[in-house]
Formats: sequence, structure tokens, C-alpha cells
Amino acid sequence: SSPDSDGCTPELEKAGLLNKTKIAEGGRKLRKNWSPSWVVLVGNSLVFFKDPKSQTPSSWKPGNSRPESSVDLRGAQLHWANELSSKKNVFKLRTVTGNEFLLQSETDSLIKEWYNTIQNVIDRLDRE
Ligand code: I3S
Repeated sequence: SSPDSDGCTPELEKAGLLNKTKIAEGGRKLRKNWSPSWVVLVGNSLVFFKDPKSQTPSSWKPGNSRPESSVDLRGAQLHWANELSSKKNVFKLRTVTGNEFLLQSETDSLIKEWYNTIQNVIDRLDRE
């Protein structure tokens, strides 16, 4: 059986390196500051790690690395947002608390996978 066959540890859905900038906090607009972020989708949360050195699937585990921030996906909204940046492959994630993030990758297939995976989690939470 898997190490988490009791289901008590949230499932790691996806992890990878994306470019990230926060553009609003509680509905208040912020100045863009793009930087690479190690992004981990686990359970109902999207977790951001600052340290691009810890780019392994195990880096999300408690104790291995300190998350920079974490986003609750319940009630969140996801939209493609290429009009919000000169970069390609940009989507916007808005939380119920009015925090807004842009996420971007140069790799088309990669950003589509992230978009679909995050949207699936949001949809699952909407049905609960
Ligand atoms: O939407 P903006 O304001 O054109 O975003 C650009 C700026 O944030 C820029 O920094 P300054 O605040 O120093 O102007 C960033 O370097 C750019 O990356 C931002 O635009 P893109 O199109 O890359 O999202």
C-alpha cells in the first residue's frame, strides 16, 4: 500500500517552477515583481517556495523547506490573462480574500497542465 493509504496526508498533485508575481492583496493593487517560484499543488492549496534550489517533489514536505506563502483554492477563480502582461502564457489566480497572482511559463504545454490541474481542484472544491 502507499505511504498515505490512510488518506491523512493531502495528496501532492503537482510541483514545478513557474514565474510568479502577486498583483493584489485583499483587493488592493500591488506593483508587479516577477520572480521564479517553486509551486506545489497539494490538497486544497497552492504553496509557493522562494528557494529555486529545492526543486524536487519532496521539497514541499514540512521541515524540508519553508514556504513563502500559501493560497487556499476554495472559491478561487482562474482566468487566462495574457492582456495583463507582455509575457506569454499568463494566467491569473484570484482567491476569495482578494489576493491575485499571475503565473507564467515559457512552455505552452506546462502552463496548460498547471491551468487544468488547478481548475480541476477548484471545481472539486466547488462541488463539496
Ligand atoms: O503591467 P506593468 O506595470 O507594465 O508590469 C511591468 C512592470 O512591473 C515592470 O517593472 P517596473 O515596475 O520596474 O516597471 C516589470 O519589470 C515587468 O516585468 C512588468 O511587465 P510584464 O509585462 O513583464 O508583466
